[in-house]
Amino acid sequence: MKNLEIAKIFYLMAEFVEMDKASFISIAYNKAGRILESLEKDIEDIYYKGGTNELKKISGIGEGIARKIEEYIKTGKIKRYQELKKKCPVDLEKLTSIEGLGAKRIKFLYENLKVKNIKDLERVAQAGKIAELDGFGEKSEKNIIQSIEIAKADKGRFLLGKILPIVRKIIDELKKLPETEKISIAGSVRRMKETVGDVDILVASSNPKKIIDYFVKMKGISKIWAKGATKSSVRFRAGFDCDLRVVEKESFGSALQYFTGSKEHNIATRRIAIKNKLKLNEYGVYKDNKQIAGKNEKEVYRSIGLQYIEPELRNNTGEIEASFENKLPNLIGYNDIKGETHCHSDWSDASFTIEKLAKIAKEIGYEYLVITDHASPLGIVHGLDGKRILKQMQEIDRVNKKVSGIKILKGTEVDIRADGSLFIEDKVLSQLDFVLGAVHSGLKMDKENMTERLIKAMKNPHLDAIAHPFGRVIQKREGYQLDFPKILKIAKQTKTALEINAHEKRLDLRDVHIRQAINEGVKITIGTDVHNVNYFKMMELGIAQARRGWAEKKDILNTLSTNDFLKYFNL
Ligand code: DGT
Ligand code: CA
Ligand code: CA
Repeated sequence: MKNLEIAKIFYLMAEFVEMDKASFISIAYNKAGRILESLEKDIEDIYYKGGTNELKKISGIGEGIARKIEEYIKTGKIKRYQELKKKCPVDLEKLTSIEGLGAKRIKFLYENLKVKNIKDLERVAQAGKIAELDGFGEKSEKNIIQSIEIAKADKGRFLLGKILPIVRKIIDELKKLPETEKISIAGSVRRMKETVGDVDILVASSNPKKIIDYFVKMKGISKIWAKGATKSSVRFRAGFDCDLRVVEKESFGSALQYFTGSKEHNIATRRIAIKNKLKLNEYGVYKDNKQIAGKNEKEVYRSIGLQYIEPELRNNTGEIEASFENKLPNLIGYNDIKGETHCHSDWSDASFTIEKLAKIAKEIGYEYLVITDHASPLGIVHGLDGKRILKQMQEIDRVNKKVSGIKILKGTEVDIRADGSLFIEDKVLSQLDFVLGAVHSGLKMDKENMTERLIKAMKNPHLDAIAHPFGRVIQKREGYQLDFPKILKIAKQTKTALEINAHEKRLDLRDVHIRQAINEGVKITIGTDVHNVNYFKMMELGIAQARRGWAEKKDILNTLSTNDFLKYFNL
């Protein structure tokens, strides 16, 4: 399928166009990218069925975009893209991943310092040349250096959201072998860590040779690092490494416990075993050299005197002590969410109509869907003002009458201005079911001012929750500093919820923040920030994040039914 390939080119064209000025053309290119990305059918199939006319039947694709798609399918190139790239031949994809570098600044750096890629960027930043440029200064230079370091430190790690679907396919493939008696994901993927170093898979089989031989010949493998009798290590073309281990059925539970980690958790469990005069290793639990457990994981924990510990908690951050005292949390389950609380439509910067979104959410099985389009002065997100929000509310009423079996709630993702006031007037906000506030500009504020900014926003009685509270983007920016205990205190007082933004690149709040929030009795919503149909699936990542933060069902507001959810914010 070429869908993603072409989508990427449209996104890059949008950035190139923005180098000169933000315009409706860059908005159109971005939109085309999102449409292609979320298209379930193969764009080539659509094209070959009826040419550009067929392409234009896709909602949101017009003549100009259809021609470009045709050009790519026919020639493998888009001339306009090549022209744009020739004017400013930089590695735009990598450079835009650096915090603080948008299209305009990248062009400026290219023209003034010949920066074409990250290596050039690092060189000129270290030499202090960026600070001397107009409009940059020392602070920008420091930020750029920091951002390059973040990118480097995380180099070689992969987003969980990107890895999971691929790993599940590998598992399904291995499951087909009759010799596979049991199989499980292990390592950081099983613990649902935000980013993953390598993938670990564990198989139980009495015929390891068959499994290993099959594994190393699987589709998508680009390199075999090692192939032994019971283990193998390979590189997949997608870029990540994968370790496979085959054990006997009798040891599957203890091997799973060992290879799930984390290492810190393992060291602690082994110590407990020793205290109980037992030996715990990947083969089993032994008492005087006799195996007393090992076949399944629950039994392994029980045999050393512990309550079963969910993989997401295995970080040696108190889970062992809690397990001892039977005080482990009853974690929110992966099927507990009843509604999506963060969703954009074609009223702002996404591609689907409200009606289409309603149908998708209904199909997922949700009871409700909150439409939270941007309310913002930023042209690029095509933000709504108060007047358009009122109009959109009428459209939601219409859809609610038309589509049964799901309730569309009226919401907004309103910009929190630098002074903490909201971009939309109170008399409009007061008519909405759910007001999500977000910081989208002035991200470089210092800790004290940013904390005050959020506190002022939370004190607005109409604000219900704060979206992506720290503004972090994984592998790109750490997010701003907040006096979090203070934020929690006010959140509790004002009954403001904090969001876990479930987008694979955000996962903001982090696990430690979630734990602090629920300890203080602050409630949480999980939202995926829907911009196209693929986003809905990221709910799983948000739930995993909640679980890693020790959250129970009662802590997460969108596990409530429609009525209880509405009641919570309107009492
Ligand atoms: P990653 O791959 O960096 O995202 O993180 P993990 O946790 O998947 O680490 P990995 O792949 O190196 O090892 C998988 C598991 O194997 C790890 O979580 C715990 C276990 N393990 C690996 N090395 C050691 C070790 O030296 N001691 C102990 N106790 N366990 C280990
Ligand atoms: Ca691993
Ligand atoms: Ca590994």
